[in-house]
Amino acid sequence: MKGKFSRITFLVLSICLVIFTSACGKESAGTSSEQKEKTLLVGTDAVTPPFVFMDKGKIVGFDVDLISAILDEAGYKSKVENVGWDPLFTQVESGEVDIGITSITITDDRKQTYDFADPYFESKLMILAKEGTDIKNAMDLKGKKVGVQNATTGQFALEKIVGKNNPSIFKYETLGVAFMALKNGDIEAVITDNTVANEYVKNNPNDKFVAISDDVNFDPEYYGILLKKGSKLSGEINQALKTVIDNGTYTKIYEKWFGISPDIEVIKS
Ligand code: LYS
Repeated sequence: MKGKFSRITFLVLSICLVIFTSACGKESAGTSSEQKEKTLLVGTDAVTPPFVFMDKGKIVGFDVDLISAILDEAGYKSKVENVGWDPLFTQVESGEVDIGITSITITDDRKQTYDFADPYFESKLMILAKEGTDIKNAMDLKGKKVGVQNATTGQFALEKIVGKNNPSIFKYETLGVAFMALKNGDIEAVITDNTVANEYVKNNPNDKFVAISDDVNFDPEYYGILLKKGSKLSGEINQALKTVIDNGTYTKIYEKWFGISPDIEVIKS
């Protein structure tokens, strides 16, 4: 009886050993199979439709579809988490999240601390105000209470016009709160990205907001995928971004969210 038990134990152990060794062999055989297993954590700020926002408890939008397509192309699984605007920067810097995407403008200042993948979207700031406003351009914002999402290019542009630390600048943690303040009459305008401004006006006709452009004071901006300084992912992401642009996936995602075809050349140049 004892001998039979030992033989069975030996057999079971041998089978386990064979399975274990072959599994190890497979993993070390190629980086691509290892990579497929790896899940990258994507951090975002889900408050800016149509780029990233919450819909029935899910994080959706152009940026979400684009990053999923890019990481899929690069051979990674991905998990998107809504971490918020300010924490996103600290979490990319500390490596808590691998990637940040949420209509983030590539700026020289941010490039000091972070890396960006290649541009994927052209944008420009716009002013949102109530119908009947006397604001015609950014210069008219002087002396008015103006809201921005904290630490965004809208804030930086406004600071150039009215000066840093000017009490007329109202900084909000999320854009939704800034829009609410405009609606309530606490502030007279909001500066935000054109696509976001136009989307808000379209979706909220009862608020009676108008979106005002200013090609003199607002320069073109380009969105980029935010990475930790020195991240090894940038090469793979740029390659995958190029592929999804060239194979038409980018166009499909763009048409889904914006209802028009993209001008690919603006992000290629
Ligand atoms: N594109 C602007 C910036 O990078 C606004 C981003 C807002 C993201 N929730 O500053």
